Amino acid sequence: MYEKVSVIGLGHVGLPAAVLFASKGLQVTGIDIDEHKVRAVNMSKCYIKEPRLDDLLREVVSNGLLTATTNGIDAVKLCDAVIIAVPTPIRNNIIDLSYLKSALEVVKQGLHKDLLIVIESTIPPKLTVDFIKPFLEESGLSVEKDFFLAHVPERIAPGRAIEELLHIPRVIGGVGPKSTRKAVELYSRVNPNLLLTDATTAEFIKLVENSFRDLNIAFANFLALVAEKIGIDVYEAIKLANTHPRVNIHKPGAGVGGPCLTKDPYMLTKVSENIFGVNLIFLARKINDYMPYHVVKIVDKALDDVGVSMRDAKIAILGVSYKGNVSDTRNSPAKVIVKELLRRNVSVVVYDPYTSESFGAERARSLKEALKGADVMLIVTDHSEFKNIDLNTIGNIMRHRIIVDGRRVFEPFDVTKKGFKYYGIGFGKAIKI
Ligand code: SAJ
Repeated sequence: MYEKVSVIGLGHVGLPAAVLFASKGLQVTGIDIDEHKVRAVNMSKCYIKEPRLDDLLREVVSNGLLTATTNGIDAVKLCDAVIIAVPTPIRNNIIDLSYLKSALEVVKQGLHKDLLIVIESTIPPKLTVDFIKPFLEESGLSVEKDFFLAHVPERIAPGRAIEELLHIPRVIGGVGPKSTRKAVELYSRVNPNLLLTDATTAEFIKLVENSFRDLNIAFANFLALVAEKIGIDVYEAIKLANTHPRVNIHKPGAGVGGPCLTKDPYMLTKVSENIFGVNLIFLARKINDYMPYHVVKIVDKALDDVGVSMRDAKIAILGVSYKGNVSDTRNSPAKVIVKELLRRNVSVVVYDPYTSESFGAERARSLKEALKGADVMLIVTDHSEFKNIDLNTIGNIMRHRIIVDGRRVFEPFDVTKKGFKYYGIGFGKAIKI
């Protein structure tokens, strides 16, 4: 029975995992190279916004079940399982495995008999068997005999971490049957819903899931561009198509952001080939990366329709985080949109109730401040509270009543009834007001 667990990497994935294992009674040591994070955890300060996480963190630190340290080697020496949850970013199409390698170096130095090592970080297929296993065996200990190694990909979406750690089925892929069994023993402490496979399949599944989502969204965005051309509403079309029992098209929008969908599909390209001269994954990424630029084009057209030049316009951007109801701004489409608008010398004010990030634009502290004198209300993120904007009041403080809706927060005909001009991704219908 596992009692002492270390978690290397106290970020969006590692911190919720560490807290949850501790909340189930395991003695957890969080390891991070960032002293600020270590200090924060030890003082029960939660630096990641996740429902329930701060309460649970306070509870497990105060009852002594979670501590944090920068001294990873000693912690690994004393524990019976170690989970690695460090970032594996991609830069210029090259996977940066340096954080993972540093973490593995720590594990190798603390490696001892019967230790279970779990990789939660997203990694390219075969890395566990081809690199991690031989690297750890340089210690003189053998996997499946002296120690155990498994890949258990993280599957949590920011904003739902605790709930999903508890309830989403976990894929458990050991490098051998003993490793799989050991990892099952550990993860069954937090989640009864475990799916058993081998390490390479587990690595592959993780990339498949995020690539599927990215491809599906790219298809929706492609349909949006077609809909604009042929003068129909893509949201209406997708809604109706999805009534077919075997069709499930995702939502088109202002772009795909976040740390995962913008990166993981590229890892799949490392082991895939072009088919008929096309790489499906790259094509999908290109379409999704194009969407923020398309939003800027729509803004340009909307301003042109009322005879205002970009240079003289004030645009109020609502939403900076990469998706609705979270504060995370990593790879947010808003960054590209702000940059492109500023490059055109437009006056840009952003408002986001979840984050103070503004990507270099002026930041408003309230919706009213953002929209005062604005020519365009540009919705980039679908935070729930934007749905409740009182358009009658807001319309009176804007210079022009124009909405460019990048996430279909509003129903076009509802807002046009209130005297607004409506533009949106995939909205090809002309509305007269
Ligand atoms: N988006 C769309 N249309 C949609 C859905 C999302 O444009 O229909 C956009 C969002 O606005 C956002 C981006 O895609 O900018 C990504 O959002 P998301 O909710 O699809 O995904 P993440 O990055 O928050 O989390 C994903 C999840 N993967 C899947 O749903 C397959 C999560 O379960 C993973 O754990 C996470 O990636 C990860 O860490 O890999």
